[in-house]
Amino acid sequence: MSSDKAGSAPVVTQPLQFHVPRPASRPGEKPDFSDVVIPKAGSVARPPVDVDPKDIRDLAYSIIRVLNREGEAVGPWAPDLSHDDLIRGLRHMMTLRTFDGRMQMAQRQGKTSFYMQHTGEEAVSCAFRIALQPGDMNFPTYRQAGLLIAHDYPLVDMMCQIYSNERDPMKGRQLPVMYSSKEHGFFSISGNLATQYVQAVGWAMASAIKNDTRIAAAWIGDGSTAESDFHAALVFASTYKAPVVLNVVNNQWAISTFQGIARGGSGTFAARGLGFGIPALRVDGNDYLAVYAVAQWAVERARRNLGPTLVEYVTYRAGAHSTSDDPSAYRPKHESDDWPLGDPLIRLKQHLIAVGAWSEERHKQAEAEILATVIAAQKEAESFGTLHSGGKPSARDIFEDVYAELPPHLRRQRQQIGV
Ligand SMILES: Cc1ncc(C[n+]2csc(CCOP(=O)(O)OP(=O)(O)O)c2C)c(N)n1
Repeated sequence: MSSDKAGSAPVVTQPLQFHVPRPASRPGEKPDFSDVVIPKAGSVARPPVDVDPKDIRDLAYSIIRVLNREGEAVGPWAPDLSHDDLIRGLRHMMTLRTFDGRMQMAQRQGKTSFYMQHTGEEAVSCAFRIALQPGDMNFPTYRQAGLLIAHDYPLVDMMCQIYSNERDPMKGRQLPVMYSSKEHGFFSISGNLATQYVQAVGWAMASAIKNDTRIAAAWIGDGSTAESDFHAALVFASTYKAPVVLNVVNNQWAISTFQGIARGGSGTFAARGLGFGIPALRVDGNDYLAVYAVAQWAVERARRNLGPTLVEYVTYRAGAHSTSDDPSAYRPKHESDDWPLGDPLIRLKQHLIAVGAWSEERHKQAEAEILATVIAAQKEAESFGTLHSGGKPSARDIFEDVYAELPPHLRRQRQQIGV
């Protein structure tokens, strides 16, 4: 290659090379998390909520942690939660994990077509929910059912949705796990990734326009931050100082794609907020206390009209992406055992034992009670039908709610199938 104007550009002889980021390890190799730098619990400062975002840029590159190795709650972020609150939180996480186990099995038994588990990520949605107030609205992904469980949404209704049976609140129109409950502050889940992120910002803008007091919480996975709606959401949130908490759940994987593909060389997902002037925090997503404390901080900022906060939850997707996925095809089989932030249930359990509010016996007893509750809910849900047996939503429901009123062409189609 040479240039027209002699001497204006160097002569390049090397061919270009396409760059594709690679995960640290693949199946058969040793898991390697050496690039995940874990600060000591309690070591990150807690700024006031009205801090100038440019003064806390370093929080986008660190990890806020409360629970240390000994199970003690340490440092300025240790939240003001009673032992009873924490026991309730532990029970929410245990319920979600037990629910996941039963529904995963139900899928393998052919009672439903599909399921997605939360294994390892239970603290994120369960603790966040506790920081919200009635009327606030979450715009979740498919991996935040803890928002429903920690808000006492009936397990039977969740299961009826998963079974698409005659009591399915979604009337069989949606893929399993795509719940919706306005009353529980849980916006309808869409299969199209990231769409909810920008909608959450719009909802928050509307709340401010109406001089309401309610705030929104947007949710997205690491992989989905590569979608354009993520970037549009940050522009609008930043420009209009929308009362929204922008959550990014970095569980390291987007199906078979490691998080470096979506992140590129930016450093962290939290750091994405900095270019928009949005304060950004990174938190240990497997630390129930830290998640709650950071959520509370971000929620207070939004509620006090100080604008959006971006929060990156550093966690690990310990299970398969879904019942249609086999992670051993793309990552080391036991990679989750090496995840340096451990298991959120075990860490909260150890904390409660360390402070004398819990014991192995009480834990076993709670496990048994929760399993009995989940099985009872499952029996009840199955009495309304499962995928291939029992009650089903009416075929008439296919035509309802496409529009507010049934238009003539849909009426004709309904008549054609004789319902
Ligand atoms: C617009 C769009 N593209 C692709 C998909 C297919 N898809 C479903 S989940 C998923 C991975 C998302 O990963 P991430 O955002 O990291 O969330 P996670 O599943 O890890 O919780 C993909 C690519 C989709 N549903 N929508």
